Amino acid sequence: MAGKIPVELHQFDSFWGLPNASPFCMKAEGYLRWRDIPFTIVVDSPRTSPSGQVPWVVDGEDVITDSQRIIAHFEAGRPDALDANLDARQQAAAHMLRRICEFDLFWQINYSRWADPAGWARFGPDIKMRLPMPMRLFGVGLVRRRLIRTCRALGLDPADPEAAYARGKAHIKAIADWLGESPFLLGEEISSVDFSALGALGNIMRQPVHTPLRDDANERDNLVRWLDRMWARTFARA
Ligand SMILES: N[C@@H](CCC(=O)N[C@@H](CS)C(=O)NCC(=O)O)C(=O)O
Repeated sequence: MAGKIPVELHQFDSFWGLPNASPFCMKAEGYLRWRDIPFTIVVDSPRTSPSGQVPWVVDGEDVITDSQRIIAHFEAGRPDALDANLDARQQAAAHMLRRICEFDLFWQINYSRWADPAGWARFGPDIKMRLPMPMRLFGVGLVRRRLIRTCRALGLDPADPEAAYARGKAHIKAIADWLGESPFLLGEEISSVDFSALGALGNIMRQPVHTPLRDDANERDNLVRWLDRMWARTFARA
């Protein structure tokens, strides 16, 4: 349970008008806001993280890495714990949806910013401006090469954005068709996978630069309504 000292959420600074350009940071922050858990943001980098990744949380003596473990930490012992009443089919759906959001869409986001030449032309200058000097000169190129290598290994070819985004659009369609007219991904009640989707779809649909994926998702009214609903419960709260 949350201690009396405000929780520290270590994550990237907000960027591009998004609460966070990392879907996992957006997921964790969205969850803490939804749960009304008092927290302070410590702008930090994967280099100082115990796991080598952002986000992580410090709650008194506890240091918790990984966005899903962060949610589990705060949900433990709550009578109204998220996901506690999911049946086996809902758990299976959550498992598959989380995988699409946190793997497939995560790599679509990386592709659209770092690998797609049109995306990089918009993202590159903005991210470089935000970084300190040695990182701006040398680090960005290294990170970009690493991310492009993984995109290629996943079949997301920088030379063929149309094919890469066709895969992303199929993921978006699957999520939208699954959601249908339900208020939340698993039905009437919000569940932790809604926060995974908030991180991924929030990053895709509310990023300032048009991409084929952003435009495709924003043309789906049920997804737009779902995102508005999630935003109202998280980042749009006073
Ligand atoms: N499973 C982790 C994934 C976190 C993650 O991949 N964070 C990225 C930023 S979006 C990161 O820190 N990457 C740095 C690296 O892996 O070197 C979670 O849910 O928190």
